[in-house]
Amino acid sequence: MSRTYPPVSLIGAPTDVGAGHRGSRMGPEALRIAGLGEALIKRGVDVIDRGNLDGPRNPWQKPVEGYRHLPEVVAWNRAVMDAVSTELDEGRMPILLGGDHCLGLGSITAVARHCRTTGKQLRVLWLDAHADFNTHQVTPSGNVHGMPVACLCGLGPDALTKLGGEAPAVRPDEIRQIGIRSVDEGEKRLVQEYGLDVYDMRYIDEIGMKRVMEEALEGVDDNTHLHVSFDVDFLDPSIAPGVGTTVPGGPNYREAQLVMEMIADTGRMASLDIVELNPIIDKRNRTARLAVDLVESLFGKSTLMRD
Ligand code: HAR
Ligand code: MN
Ligand code: MN
Ligand code: MN
Repeated sequence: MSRTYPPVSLIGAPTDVGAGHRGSRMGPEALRIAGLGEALIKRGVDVIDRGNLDGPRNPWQKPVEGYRHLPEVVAWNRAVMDAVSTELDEGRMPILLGGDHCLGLGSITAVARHCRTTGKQLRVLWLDAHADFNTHQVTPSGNVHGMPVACLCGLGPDALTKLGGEAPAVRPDEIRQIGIRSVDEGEKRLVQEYGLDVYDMRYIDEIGMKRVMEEALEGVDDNTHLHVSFDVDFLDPSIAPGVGTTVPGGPNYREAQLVMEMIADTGRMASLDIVELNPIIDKRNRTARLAVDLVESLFGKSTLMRD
């Protein structure tokens, strides 16, 4: 209960260059207006809002050789990687306010590099309806927000896979995917081939969220940097309608709370992405407010005192 958290830096990345719907570029403002910063301050966290990063506008073009907006995606991810690195170097916890999920690439590349230089064990929790493991050959859309996990594992164009230097930035065994319920045909084969640890909705239905989280967090120790990449479409669309790519059958409110509370209990979360929130599709900023509510749980808010 009395856990103290490292100082936090909010980094806005207002872009939807990686997505198939426009609007997630407004995610950072929606999260601020929903009171993200104030909620963390209320939890006793030292918060600095670094404002928004700059980058190219969304040209809204068709895919070229299987990628939409690749140069723009690269530019935004570089900016995110540099900003996240700066915060980690200063001993602060970066919270990336997306923006679409292609930005998870820049964020996690920075985190992985930080772990390699500090000797930390890396664990990435990828909370999402989607596996985001497409390549330009198998993508049904060309949207790069469907590709960041593949890029992190070294699968993709050099400009993305080698963003932080050597590829791969991350090993598949450092990643746990939770809430998955939409994987494209070609993507399925790659997920299998790379041996990703996927806790899909069927598995969650069968064994329950508590056991899923125990498994996903197994091996997290005092030397672990836990990165949470929270794609808001992870949540069931009935509670979180404000995303571009809803998929029915996601975690309900209680399950989502449990996920966040069990992460908080580890005390190891050291960086966070909040992505894919699309205020254009949302209803009265409801999904942003839910995201803030869940982030409060990530920072230890609970109903009762627990030990
Ligand atoms: N798998 C589909 C594609 O590649 C949809 C991906 C949607 N991705 C996100 N992020 N919303 O998880 O186009
Ligand atoms: Mn550190
Ligand atoms: Mn995603
Ligand atoms: Mn998704």
